[in-house]
Amino acid sequence: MNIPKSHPRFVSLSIREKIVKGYNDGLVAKEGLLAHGRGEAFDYLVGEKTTKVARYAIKAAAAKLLSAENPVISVNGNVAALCPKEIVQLAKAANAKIEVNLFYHDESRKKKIEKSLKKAGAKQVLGMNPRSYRKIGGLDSPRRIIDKDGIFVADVVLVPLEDGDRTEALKKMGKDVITFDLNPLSRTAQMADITIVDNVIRGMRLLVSACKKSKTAKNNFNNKKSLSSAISEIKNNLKRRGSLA
Ligand code: PTJ
Repeated sequence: MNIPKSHPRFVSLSIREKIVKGYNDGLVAKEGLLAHGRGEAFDYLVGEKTTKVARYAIKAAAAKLLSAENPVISVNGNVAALCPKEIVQLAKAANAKIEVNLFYHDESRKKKIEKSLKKAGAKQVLGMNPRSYRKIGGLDSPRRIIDKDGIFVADVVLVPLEDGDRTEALKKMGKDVITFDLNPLSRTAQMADITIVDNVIRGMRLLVSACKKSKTAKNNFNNKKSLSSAISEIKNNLKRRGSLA
């Protein structure tokens, strides 16, 4: 649908159209539409803008990626539909590898995601060759399948819009985990080293810019404090709108 620019919710509805297009093009799982709806609800609560807390987390994430020896960006269907160009730009800026990793395993969807990433400029997309598959121990979901040249050997992994226990498993493997998650209460948000509580569509652009500025200085980031500030920002936002006494 062509959303009129004058519509008060133009931006949010346009992002929704991107996800629907991604679904129609075979990139997004049916369940990805539901996940997007949950994200929309939290985006509404954070005020549909990148907060100060998220900006601080983005700086920390850029520093972490730039100081990594072997950073990898894990791509699922939703992320591939929402920001393929930014994924490729981030991979270049941070010298990171790109790996497709799906929760709702589907070989044909994987190939379509690979194709769309290559169309966006990616030279190499990992996670595609069964001979390179390795397993994350103690994890039963299809996300346990990782590439021997990618996530398996990575020291820092960016896992945007993740669904739970893989972050914990990656931590057990000794990796640093960065995530984008609009829900500061999610298991992934709580388990990651750096959680960027922002819509990936806004935050990924800022992360690319931060990496291009090549700032590796540490900013004393503390994820627990950052998440509790994100929750306070949601509360303040609700107060400002008069929905909370
Ligand atoms: O493509 P696949 O098979 O790998 O599946 C991808 C999805 C996203 C369907 C899968 O990972 C999943 O089911 O995720 P969950 O458990 O719904 O978790 C997704 C998290 O991302 C939730 O906490 C949402 O609030 C959050 N989220 C959704 N959309 C966005 C978001 N966070 C940031 N930006 C968004 N646009």
